[in-house]
Amino acid sequence: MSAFLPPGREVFAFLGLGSNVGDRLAHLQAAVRHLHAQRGVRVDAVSSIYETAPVGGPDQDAYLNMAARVATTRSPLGLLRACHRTERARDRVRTVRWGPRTLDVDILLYDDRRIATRRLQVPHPRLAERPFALVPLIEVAPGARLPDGRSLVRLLAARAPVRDVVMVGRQVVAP
Ligand code: A4P
Ligand code: MG
Repeated sequence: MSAFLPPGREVFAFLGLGSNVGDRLAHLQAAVRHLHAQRGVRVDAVSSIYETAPVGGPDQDAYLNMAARVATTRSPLGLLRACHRTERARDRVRTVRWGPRTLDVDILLYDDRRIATRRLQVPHPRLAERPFALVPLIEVAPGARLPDGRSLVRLLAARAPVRDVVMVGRQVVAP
């Protein structure tokens, strides 16, 4: 499968970024720059940064989470590859599932597509139940819906009151 869309096509995708090891803010800032520097990926909006309690996995430190809207000429798998390349650039080591990481870059939404393959599921399969992903995503995708028509804002409202997702006073600089 090609890493790029047919010539002339560009779509919006939404990425969720998380870090809970090392200098978390520096990892997120570097990730945004690294993503933007890759061919066919243009970061055009970034959310605020939130400190969030870890969900699942072993006992681990709090995360910083944010979301980014990207305009991309990459195919879904091409964009996944770009996300993995950015994770590797921040020395991401895969240990246990849902374990601590310097950087996680997930594709939350890609255009209005539903993708269900072994390597890639879009929308991200756990998005609807995760305030740590929904809250920043709604900042850069106001009014957005999942491909099945469910509104992101309504999904978040169903989780209210949201606990343990706290906006921090620092932000990354958009490229
Ligand atoms: N993969 C499939 N679909 C996608 C997608 N939409 N985006 C595959 C990115 N990757 C996708 O991911 C495992 C495999 O998922 C990849 O090889 C890719 O082909 P991974 O990044 O290696 O491992 P992971 O992130 O530990 O697994 P997973 O299942 O993606 O974890 P989640 O669901 O992303 O959860 N708590 C807080 N507060 N904040 C967080 O950011 N993150 C996680 C990870 C758990 N708890 C958290 C947070
Ligand atoms: Mg991941």
